[in-house]
Amino acid sequence: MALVEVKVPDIGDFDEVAVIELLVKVGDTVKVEQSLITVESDKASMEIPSSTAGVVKEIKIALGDKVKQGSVVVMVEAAGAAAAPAAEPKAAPAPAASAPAAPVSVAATPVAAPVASGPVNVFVPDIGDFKDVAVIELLVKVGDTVKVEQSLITVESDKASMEIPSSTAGVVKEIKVKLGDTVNIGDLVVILEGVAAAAPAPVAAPVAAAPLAAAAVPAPVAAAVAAPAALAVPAHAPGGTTLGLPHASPSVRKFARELGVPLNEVKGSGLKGRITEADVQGFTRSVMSGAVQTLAIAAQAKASGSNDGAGLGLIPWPKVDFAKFGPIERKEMSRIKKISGANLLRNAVMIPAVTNHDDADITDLEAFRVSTNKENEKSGIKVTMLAFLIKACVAALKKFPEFNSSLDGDALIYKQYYHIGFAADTPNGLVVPVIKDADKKGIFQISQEMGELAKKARDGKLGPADMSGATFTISSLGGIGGRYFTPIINAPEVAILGVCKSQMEPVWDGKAFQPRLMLPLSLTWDHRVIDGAAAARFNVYLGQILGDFRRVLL
Ligand code: CAO
Repeated sequence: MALVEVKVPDIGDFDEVAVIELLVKVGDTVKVEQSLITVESDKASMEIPSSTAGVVKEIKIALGDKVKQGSVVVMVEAAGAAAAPAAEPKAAPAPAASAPAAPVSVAATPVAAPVASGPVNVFVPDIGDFKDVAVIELLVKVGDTVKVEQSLITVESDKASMEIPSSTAGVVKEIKVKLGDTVNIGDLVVILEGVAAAAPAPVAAPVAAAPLAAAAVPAPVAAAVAAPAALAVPAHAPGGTTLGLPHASPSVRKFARELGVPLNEVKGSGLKGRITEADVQGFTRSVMSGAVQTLAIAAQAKASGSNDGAGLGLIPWPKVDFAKFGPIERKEMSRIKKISGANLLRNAVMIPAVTNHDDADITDLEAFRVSTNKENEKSGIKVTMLAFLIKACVAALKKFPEFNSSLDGDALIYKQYYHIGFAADTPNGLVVPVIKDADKKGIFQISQEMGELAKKARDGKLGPADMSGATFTISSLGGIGGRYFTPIINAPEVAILGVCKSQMEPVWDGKAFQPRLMLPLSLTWDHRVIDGAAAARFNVYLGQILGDFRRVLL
């Protein structure tokens, strides 16, 4: 039996499109027209079907690859007579009734900026051989401002679904279709009223019908005048050959992917169980509130024990009637303590954290700090060691960028900004305000902002913006005491620096013990991202900077 290359057919002006889904695997038996992969441009997604029946022997592309016409998708061992591959993927414009998901490119008439000035009717454009298709989603409502190319409705045939875009920008005055209606080319969809009078009111006339490809080859052909290429493209064929892909439109699937929502776990509330954007949002809300777990989270919880710890394989938390042993008073924990407690527990349990301890010689820096404060007494800004630590950490983060990163699945996000959180002790509990863009600020500005944020924290007036976006955190107990401790990483950050009170210590200089002011540092790091050697280097470098602050300039 012959091995046949199945290639990306003529997909019109979809050039260099990304592979976003693999719908088959090696060993699968595929039929002619069965979808093999999904590709996506910035405008739409489409499925690439097989031109040959047989067994998939090799998959020649990977998720994320860019493909174009002629790229080999899979090698198929062709099955008997049905094996004959489509002679040439660039299909002849012969409508194929069996097309599973034949995308059509349509464009509205206007070439000039199409903005409605008076009432403008938007019609169903040429949607190829999609006849009497059902409206299954209304994507806009009266009063919405829509842009050119914005999808207005989703329609669905028994083979595929597609979104009908607007050919004109404007405000929706009237919607002329309702869920369940069947529509055809030329049917009125909405009436728009203009937001500006930039161009003569265009009529969304169907242009350049893109012929469907023979042998079920999707062939969206760009209309000659498709200035704003209004594309109506297939989603997936419900109940068709897409191997159980969730039943949702391309935009909903893209939305779900962006949020990391497993679409196959979302229950669709639309017609025929179709998943809508609202379903994805509702699912996300349920997961965030803890009402629902994704299968992945549930599996993780099962592997490591359940969320409340009861499944960790540990003996139950002791229940003691304390009153039996003496007088007691019960007080509810503060809101901040409850919230931070839940976060701390998750971070402590889920992050394989290790702490390196070290000391920095800050004798000269402390002398400089004291003299600086003396010189600037009148300014009212007091510089504490923490401001220097923030600046020193920024320098170390720049040298060791993985400390300024976050895990995103199997990838690392390297942040090119330096927002430093600092733990602040308040009467209601621990909060972490953030100094934004600390790399761009001087010691005085950092000190001043820290003072303001610490006051807001104590007064309970920090807003979410004050506490978000940190890339690294410092927890300083220097004003209180202690030697070393193991701070808990503030996820999704990957490291945190704990600082304790500096004290004079005898330090051997090779000839004699010298009295030096030593600052205890405790760096906790996520071992999934950082290695022990890198952590030791980070601490050594931090110590070098604090020992001679001029190094920050290097
Ligand atoms: N070594 C020795 N002295 C130190 C020091 C250090 N590492 N850090 C600060 N100090 C001194 C300051 O110089 C100041 O001395 P003076 O009063 O003589 O001027 C004094 O300690 C108090 O400093 P501070 O705490 O007011 O200022 P700060 O900038 O160091 O810290 C803030 C500000 C908001 C971080 C701090 O007040 C705070 O809340 N720390 C607690 C953080 C915390 O709870 N961490 C634990 C988190 S894990 O549960």
